[in-house]
This record gives sequence, structure tokens and C-alpha cells, in this order.
Amino acid sequence: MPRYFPSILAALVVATQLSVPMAHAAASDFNLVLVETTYPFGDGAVIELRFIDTRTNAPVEGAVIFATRLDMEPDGMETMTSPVLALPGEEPGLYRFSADLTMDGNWRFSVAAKVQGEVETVQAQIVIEVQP
Ligand SMILES: [Cu+2]
Repeated sequence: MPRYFPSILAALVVATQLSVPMAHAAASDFNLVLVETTYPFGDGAVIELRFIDTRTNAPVEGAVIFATRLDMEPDGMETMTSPVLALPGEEPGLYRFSADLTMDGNWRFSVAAKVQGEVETVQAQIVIEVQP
């Protein structure tokens, strides 16, 4: 075991040196897209996001999407929020959430995502239109 240690250490050093932006995708290489931008007023809306690697158009699987916030900032009501609940995904690269859309108008959906193996956090703010 001890004689393997230096090579493990060397591998770690190489890995660390590679983890500069050159070796990784940038946050701008990813895109979070709403499947539907218009929703009816009411409880239990299912909001679906497609997470895409724009370099290959491949779905991004296994990302952790957090810091979700839904508020009415686009209509000047930033303090009016609605809780967002993550739902299980149904297909690769599709991330689903549930929220009560308690007022018609424009809502801002704020999302941050961690992609496996990537350093940068992907962030997006997407406007949802809720119709009466
Ligand atoms: Cu409102």
C-alpha cells in the first residue's frame, strides 16, 4: 500500500491541475429550458425543465437542482412567493417541480444547478406566465 501512495498523490495533483476552467465545461455550456411557459392559475402546477448541454444537445442527467424560488418579481411583487417542490424526473435531463400558482401574471422561477463533475454552478431565471 505505501508504495502506491506516491502515484496516487501524483494522480491527485494532476486531477487538481486539470480542474481549471479549460478542462471543464463552463456554466454557459448548459441551458435550462422550460417545457411550458404558460400555465393556468391554480394549485399543483407541474413545471418541467429540460437541462441541456449546449455543446452536444445531450440531456444533462443526475444534476442537483437547488435554490429554487418562485416569485412575482416580473410584475413588481418580488416578495410574493410560492413554495417549489421537486418531483421525481420521468426521463433523462427532465427535471420536474410542483408549485401553487396563486395569482395570474408573470412569475420568475429561479434555479441553480450542480452538474456532476463540473465546478461552476449553472443558474437560470425563467419567466412563467400564469393565465386566469
Ligand atoms: Cu402577485
